[in-house]
Amino acid sequence: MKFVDEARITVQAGKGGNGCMSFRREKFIPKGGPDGGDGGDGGSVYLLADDAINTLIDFRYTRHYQADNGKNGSSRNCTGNKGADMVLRVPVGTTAIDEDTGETLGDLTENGQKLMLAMGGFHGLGNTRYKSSTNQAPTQTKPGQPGESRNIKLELKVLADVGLLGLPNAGKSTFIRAVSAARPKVADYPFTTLVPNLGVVSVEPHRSFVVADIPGLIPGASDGAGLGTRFLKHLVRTHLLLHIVDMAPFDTEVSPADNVRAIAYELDQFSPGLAQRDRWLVLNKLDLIPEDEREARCQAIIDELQWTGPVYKIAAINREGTFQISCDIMEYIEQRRIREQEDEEFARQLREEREQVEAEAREHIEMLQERRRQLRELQEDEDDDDDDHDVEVIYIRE
Ligand SMILES: Nc1nc2c(ncn2[C@@H]2O[C@H](COP(=O)(O)OP(=O)(O)OP(=O)(O)O)[C@@H](O)[C@H]2O)c(=O)[nH]1
Ligand SMILES: [Mg+2]
Repeated sequence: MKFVDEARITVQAGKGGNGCMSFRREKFIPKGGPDGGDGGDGGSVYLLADDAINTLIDFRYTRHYQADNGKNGSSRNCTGNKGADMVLRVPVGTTAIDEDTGETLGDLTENGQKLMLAMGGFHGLGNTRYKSSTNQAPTQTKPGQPGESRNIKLELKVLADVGLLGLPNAGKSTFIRAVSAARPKVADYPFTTLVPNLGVVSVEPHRSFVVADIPGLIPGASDGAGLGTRFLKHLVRTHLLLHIVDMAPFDTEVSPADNVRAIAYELDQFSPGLAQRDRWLVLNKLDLIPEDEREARCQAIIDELQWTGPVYKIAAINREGTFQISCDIMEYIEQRRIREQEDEEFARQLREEREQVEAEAREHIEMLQERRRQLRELQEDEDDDDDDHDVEVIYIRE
């Protein structure tokens, strides 16, 4: 399944039906009077969040959506029918942005939430409406108003509580397989994961959280190296980041501590706010280190990084230590939720932080897009069209 996280569509609401001009003419009824009915309102276009949908892929194929027009009024004071609304079902976590003004029209964060994108035109008025004591035979009517039309950008940010960070091959997908029912591909080469995966971690009945596994980052990612940092935007709404570290990398020249610093640097380049978010260090692949060396090797990294936050030592491949970390995450998330509900100041801080990170993320992505456009113009590389494949690999020449 392709993971589509952005789509551009145009929406057109229906026009209101025209008012009717008509007079009652019947045999043996001398004074008929006006009887033109009103038109019906045009249909509106809505988004509806539906948690049974998880991509925006349908919007890549059909890009124009139009609600029905209202029917015109008719004689005998018949009001025209209202145009049917058009309701577009989108995944929970979709944001709608007006492309022309840049205004965010709304965020759909809950199943069943509805958002109007374009309002149907108001109905026209029939001549009956203009009847008065001085004008008993009005010929005036009012046409229906046009419906709104908008260019909309839909953005889907995967809604996860916890995000996984790390170099390619660190074991992120193995971790998500260990703690959830998600089955992303795992392989011993970098960039196995090309699209984000979500896993639901259920610690016990009714206590669960969502983890997002995103493609690995490499040094230079914030400048577009590897798969770039575009997938980091999926971590914008998480509460906690797990930094997965390969304790037994193929490349022994670079120390795991340097790797941690390199990722932290890329994160900071993408969004300083996101780099400030709570991050736990998860030292992985401990099974590959002789038992009597494990403690010392882990401590050396902690010391080198002067890490003061939580640290976990695991072997994701055989689930060593993964249940403990899941329980601790659950506890952390629940505590945070409670505090958010009870402490208004804390809730406000979280909201502000999230807005800041979202703005920084958007700015960074726009900057990269602009740079890419310039590069493309320079190289006149026409092969690099936006095809259906959502992953853009950017090669950096050294
Ligand atoms: N021995 C051992 N191998 C592991 C462990 N965790 C992951 N691996 C192996 O490391 C390799 C990479 O694992 P992945 O889970 O695909 O790594 P990833 O971080 O998702 O990598 P990308 O998707 O490329 O970013 C695979 O061959 C895994 O079997 C572990 O705890 N112990
Ligand atoms: Mg992976």
